[in-house]
Amino acid sequence: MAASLPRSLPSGTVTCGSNKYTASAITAAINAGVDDMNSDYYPDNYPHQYYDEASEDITLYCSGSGPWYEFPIMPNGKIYDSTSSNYVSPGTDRVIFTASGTYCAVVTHTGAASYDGFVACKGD
Ligand code: 2AM
Repeated sequence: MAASLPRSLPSGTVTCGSNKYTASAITAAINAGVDDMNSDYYPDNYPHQYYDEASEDITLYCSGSGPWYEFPIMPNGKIYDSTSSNYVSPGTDRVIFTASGTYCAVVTHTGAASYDGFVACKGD
């Protein structure tokens, strides 16, 4: 883990498995997650806290020791919103950010060593 604050958004496309995300898609997902937290709205328990796990070998270029939060980032410009009456799978990819919306990383379950693990997305 490394700390340098604040981390700027990626300048190019971020690739998670076969999904690609632009900086504006990342910003939209962070804003949706922060809005949900500010509204006390936690569809299917997202956002929730993201922990820096040594085994996941992800460099979090964020401030200090967190807390950091994860929220699904969805392909094709979709914004994640799951309710009991409208379940939406969170998919494989997550954006990580601080409560104030500072970007930390984009990570994915695709290609992780374990089913619940994460790896960093390329170019994040
Ligand atoms: P998820 O919350 O995005 O689905 C059970 O092991 C859950 O832990 C998984 O569903 C998984 O991701 C989540 N998980 C895996 N690594 C994590 C981490 N570093 N911090 C927080 N949750 C993590």
